[in-house]
Amino acid sequence: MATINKRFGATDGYIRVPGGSEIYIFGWVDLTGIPENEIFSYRGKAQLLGPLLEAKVGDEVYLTLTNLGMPVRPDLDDSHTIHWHGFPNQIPVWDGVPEASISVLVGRDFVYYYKPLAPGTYIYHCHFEPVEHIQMGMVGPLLVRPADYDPGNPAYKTAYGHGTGTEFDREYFIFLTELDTRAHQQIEAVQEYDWTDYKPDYWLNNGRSYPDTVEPSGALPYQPYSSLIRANSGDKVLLRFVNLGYQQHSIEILGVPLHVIGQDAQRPLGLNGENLSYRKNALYFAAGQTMDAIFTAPSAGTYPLFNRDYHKNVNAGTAPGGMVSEIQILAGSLPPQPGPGQ
Ligand SMILES: [Cu+2]
Repeated sequence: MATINKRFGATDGYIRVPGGSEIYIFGWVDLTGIPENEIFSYRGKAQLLGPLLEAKVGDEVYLTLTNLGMPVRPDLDDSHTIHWHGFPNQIPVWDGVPEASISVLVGRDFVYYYKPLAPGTYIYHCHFEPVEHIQMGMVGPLLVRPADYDPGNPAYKTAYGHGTGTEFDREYFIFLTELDTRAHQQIEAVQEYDWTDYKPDYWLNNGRSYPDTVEPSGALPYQPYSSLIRANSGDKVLLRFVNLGYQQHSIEILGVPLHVIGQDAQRPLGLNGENLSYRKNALYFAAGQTMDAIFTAPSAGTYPLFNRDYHKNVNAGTAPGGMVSEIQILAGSLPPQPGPGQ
């Protein structure tokens, strides 16, 4: 068991959508290990998605949230919080729901404490004015490893623990959100937006729209995560799906069936503990859900990953775009994966 110390800043910034436009966002920036006198230089450098938070069952996680303020909207003195979505039995003071506890003012720090109880794929997001702050980009990926996780031992490199049939060779996040650029432009221009008018024109996979989705991880300065999936033929590939958009989504990999081994950080089990994992071609996700699915990499080639609602595979009306990504299967030349999504 380890002690994990992290520090995230909350601020604003800009991302890029295909075609060159810059879109105003709120979001997170990783301040872990940054000297105190350099914190200020991270204002306006929010990224989409937020930094990956990774822990093991039994670890003690101390996560400091620093509210850096919004340099583009200095009039907007909103507080922020961190809500670990799906954390079982979190006590209110660290649950991030501002009405039930506290929120972090501009210029202030607050330390959240977590001791993960259950492995699986989770999400964190700001819970302050969440309809606005989540759409504006205050979301991030979070994964909890089983207590016996051992990346060096194939029988213990699992999503849900030794003996659960969840062994994998490589793992990737597929984090689904949408972007209503009119809302972002209104908020940048100090205007009210009526959220009942919500109508996204970009659909994002790991904070990017195709073809940016298949660019390498470092290619876009404030959208650090590629969703290009690479594996050797025969590898077991774990996909950690998250839907933190406001719409329902359905994702399919053409010709590659998916083995669903977890939903909302729970294995699908019967009343008597029977393994109810199942195989399916197209997976459906409601808003706020996560799902873990494993596929066995087929023969070498490129396989498309796409949204079954074809109008979401576009960028502001132009196809192809949106949630599309690619699965590139190689014959066996790919070295072991250094970390999730890499
Ligand atoms: Cu916020």
